[in-house]
Amino acid sequence: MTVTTEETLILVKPDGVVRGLTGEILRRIEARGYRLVNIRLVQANRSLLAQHYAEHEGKPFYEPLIEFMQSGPVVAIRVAGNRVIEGCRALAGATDPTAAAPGTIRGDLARDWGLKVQQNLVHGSDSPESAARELALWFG
Ligand code: IDP
Ligand code: MG
Repeated sequence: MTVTTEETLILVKPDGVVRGLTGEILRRIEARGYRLVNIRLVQANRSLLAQHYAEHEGKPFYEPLIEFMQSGPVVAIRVAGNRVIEGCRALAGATDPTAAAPGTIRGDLARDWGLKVQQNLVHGSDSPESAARELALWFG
C-alpha cells in the first residue's frame, strides 16, 4: 500500500519571532505528530512576499501586510504528514485572533493590537496547490 505524505508551508511571522514564540509554535506542530522536513530563518523581501500574498493584492490590508512581514525575520518550516495542510490550519485557528478558538495557536497566543493588519503569529498553506506554490517560493 502506498502512503502519500502531504507537505505544507508554515511561517512563524515576525510577531511570533520577536515575541519568542517560535519554540512554542514548533512544539505544537511536533506534539501533534507532524514531521519537520526543513526550517530556515528568512528576512523576506518585497518580491518574495508579493508572490506569496498575490491573492490579496488590492485588499485594504495588503500593503500593511507586506510591510509587517518585512519588519523582521520569519521562520519558514516545511512540515509533512497525512492531511498536514488541514491539520496545521486547525492548529493555527481563525485569521482574526480575537475570534480564534482557545486551544489554537492564534486563540491562545495572539490578540488584536488595533493595527491595519492582524498580527496572528503564523501562516499555513490553505490547499495542496497553495502548498506546492509556497514551498517552491520559500524552499526552492
Ligand atoms: P490566513 O492567514 O488565515 O490564511 P488570509 O485571508 O490568507 O488569512 O490573510 C492573510 C493575512 O492577512 C492574515 O493572516 C492576516 O495577517 C491578514 N489579514 C487577513 N484579513 C485581514 C483583515 O480583514 N484585516 C486585517 N488583516 C487581515
Ligand atoms: Mg491565507
